[in-house]
Amino acid sequence: MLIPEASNSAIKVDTTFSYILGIEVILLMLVTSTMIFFVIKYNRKKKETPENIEGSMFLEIIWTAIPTLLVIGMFYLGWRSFDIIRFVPKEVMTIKVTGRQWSWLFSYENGKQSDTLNVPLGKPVKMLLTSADVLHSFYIPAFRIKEDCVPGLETYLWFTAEELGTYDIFCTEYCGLGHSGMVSKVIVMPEKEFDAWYSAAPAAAKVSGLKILEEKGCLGCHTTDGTKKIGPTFKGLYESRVTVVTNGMERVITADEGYLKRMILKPGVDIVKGYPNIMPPIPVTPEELNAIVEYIKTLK
Ligand SMILES: [Cu+2]
Repeated sequence: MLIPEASNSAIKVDTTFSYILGIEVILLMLVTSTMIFFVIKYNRKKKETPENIEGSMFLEIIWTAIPTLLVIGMFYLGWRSFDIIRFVPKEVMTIKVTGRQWSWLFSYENGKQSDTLNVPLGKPVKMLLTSADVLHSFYIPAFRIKEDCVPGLETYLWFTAEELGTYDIFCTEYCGLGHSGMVSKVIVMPEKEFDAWYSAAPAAAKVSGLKILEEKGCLGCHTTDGTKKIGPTFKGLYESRVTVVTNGMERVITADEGYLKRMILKPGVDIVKGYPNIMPPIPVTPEELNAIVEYIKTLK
């Protein structure tokens, strides 16, 4: 397999997929080769006239029974792999997943939050999925699981990670300009390592600007290294001269502390020239706001 089978459901899903694909390939070859054979055999130049077959109990039974068995097989395998994905065991760790334009937020039972999904090896994990804005879809290819994130609704998924490693998380529902950048990672760790990570003091205890930018999903659109993304970079932003559009009028202002705070709380007021007006207001506490601004100040 090109993508590792790193969860309990992966092999079941792959078996179903291979079975259906295998039958399709065999049928395609049968139909195509029969067609080519007839085209040659009954070519008009050969003047051969085809004969009608009138009633054959044997053929009727064969072409009813074989497809029926194949389709029952598809149903059985499909139902078994669906069942394992939908039936959540009783003893699970629950992680809340929030999709938003354009990042993922993972909230754990003890209040810890992160922008990457950290899970222990061999333990069932249940994910409660929702969206803060538009439709997203949470997808871990290596685990063969995918579920929509719908605003105002809670959907779920569960899995047991069976291989250590780091795997991709994608959004598979087109959700706007930054959709392709809505990626994250799931990190599967040995249980002890996970416990250490899990019980380490939550990030909120020491307010770090960078951590907040990560958690609030800001880095989905902005960078700290000078690269342009959907929004302007934070590097060198503080005290620089910025051309903004305010009420349709262009003006040049200095990106001081007040400007930075305004941009986080009311992003639609002064839109940086050349960028789309798509940033939502970011809910932050006054401490978080200060921490972010202090951090941006350091990005010279
Ligand atoms: Cu999305």
